[in-house]
Amino acid sequence: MADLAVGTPLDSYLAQVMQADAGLRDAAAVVAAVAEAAIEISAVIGRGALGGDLAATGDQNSDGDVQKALDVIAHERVTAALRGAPVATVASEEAEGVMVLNPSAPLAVAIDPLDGSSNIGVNMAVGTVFGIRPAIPGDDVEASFRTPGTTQLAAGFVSYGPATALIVTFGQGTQSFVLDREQGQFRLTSPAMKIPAAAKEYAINASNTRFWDPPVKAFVEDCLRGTEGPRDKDFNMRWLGSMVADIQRVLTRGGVFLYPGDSRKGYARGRLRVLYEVAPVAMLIEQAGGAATDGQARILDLVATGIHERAPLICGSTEEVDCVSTYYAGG
Ligand code: P6P
Repeated sequence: MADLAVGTPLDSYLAQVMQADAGLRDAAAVVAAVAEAAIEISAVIGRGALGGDLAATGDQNSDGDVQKALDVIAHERVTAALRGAPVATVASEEAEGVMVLNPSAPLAVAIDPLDGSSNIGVNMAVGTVFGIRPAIPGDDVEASFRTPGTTQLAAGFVSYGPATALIVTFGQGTQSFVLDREQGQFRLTSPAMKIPAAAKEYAINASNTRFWDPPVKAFVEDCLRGTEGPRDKDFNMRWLGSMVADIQRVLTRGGVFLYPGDSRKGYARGRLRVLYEVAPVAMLIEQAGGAATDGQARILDLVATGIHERAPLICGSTEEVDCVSTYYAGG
């Protein structure tokens, strides 16, 4: 695609996406709507840091997390923006069931309005995650979401960190943008993010070691043994407790992110949700030259039977993701 100069405004980039592939016109319109909502959410988070919107609502979301006012505000801002876009149905972490917006519209959107909101109180990056699929018309409003991640036309997230960044893919590589607050628009920072095949950094919540599947335990133990063990290289570890922040690091400098299933009650398939966390991330990672599995199967081939279904996520540098799979295969 021409004119992929750093600094290209998001709306110019989206116009080129639409021009290059009319089939992506509606998906580009949805990304534009999410980006507009994200600019509002970024401002609300800034004000929320002043304490105004951090109060808990006392309600719980589908994850059992206590909803914070910011979770609800982000959900409302995003769904309001999607009402003006070609979106038939929305599956949101903050809503129990599928929401019907424009029944005859061509797209279905899975959204985590504010992933990691418990981090806001300590000024840690949080994010808005989205996956866009073709809508399947009819009375079964969940039908569009019972399709594999390979049907996603586009996916991405906004990370609200030191900068507000948009990481997006339309299946033509993974692009990154940063919000230029003076201009009030996202501008291109990378036309094609590339994950190095090899890595020396892994991300996992090590406090769960005693609960992990044995292959994950063995993989991490061998990473810890460094040059004295079979991996024959030393590793660094990171765990930010915010998926978008960890994934943005992996997309930027490589590494492997693991949220595996474990033996805790309710964690057999891990913590992260297929539709609005795992599948969008998997598309971004694969489009940047990385890999994403549940330890054995390719994430993008998974079909969620329920809109809040979970899946283990092991993703990032291909050599590391493949290495984890060898441990699962008993290698
Ligand atoms: P744990 C945040 O709540 C989240 O959904 C992801 O953003 C993050 O990677 C994960 O949970 C952290 O989970 O069990 O380490 O607190």
